[in-house]
Amino acid sequence: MTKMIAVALLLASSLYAQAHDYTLGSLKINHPWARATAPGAAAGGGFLKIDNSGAADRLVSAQADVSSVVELHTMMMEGNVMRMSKLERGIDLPAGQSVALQPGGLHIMFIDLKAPLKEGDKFPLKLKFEKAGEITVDVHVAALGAAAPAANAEPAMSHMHQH
Ligand SMILES: [Cu+2]
Repeated sequence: MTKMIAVALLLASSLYAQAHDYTLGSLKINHPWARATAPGAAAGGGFLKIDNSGAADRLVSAQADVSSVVELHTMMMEGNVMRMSKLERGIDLPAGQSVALQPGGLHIMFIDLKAPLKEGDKFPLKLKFEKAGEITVDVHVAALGAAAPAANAEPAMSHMHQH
């Protein structure tokens, strides 16, 4: 009987393994994930969403062992070309707002990967905020073509679009 319950709990927790979040002061960091990379790919992207329920803060830097360099990037259209650029000052987190790092926009760039990022793997990522301080989160690696985190499948998230 106890065994049955243990199995049920395991199943339940694996269902929730896709969506994970962290709290640091007035910041909530939702579902850090990265896209799996093809063998030989030099770089990979990391994504997450930050809800700031307090005063303005800033994501200053990110650090991980999976690559030699970790940078904060944005993507912008320049004519017909999408270009990435490094955000030297980091990413602003306005008071009371949510900021999403997602494919096609703001992202964390893992440059000069030591090994391909493999679907199903996890790795630690240290985030440094100007006011809130530091936190280490687990980044879940999703499939190569993943467009959005599984967390998007939660009905509760569907009304949280940014305008
Ligand atoms: Cu980039």
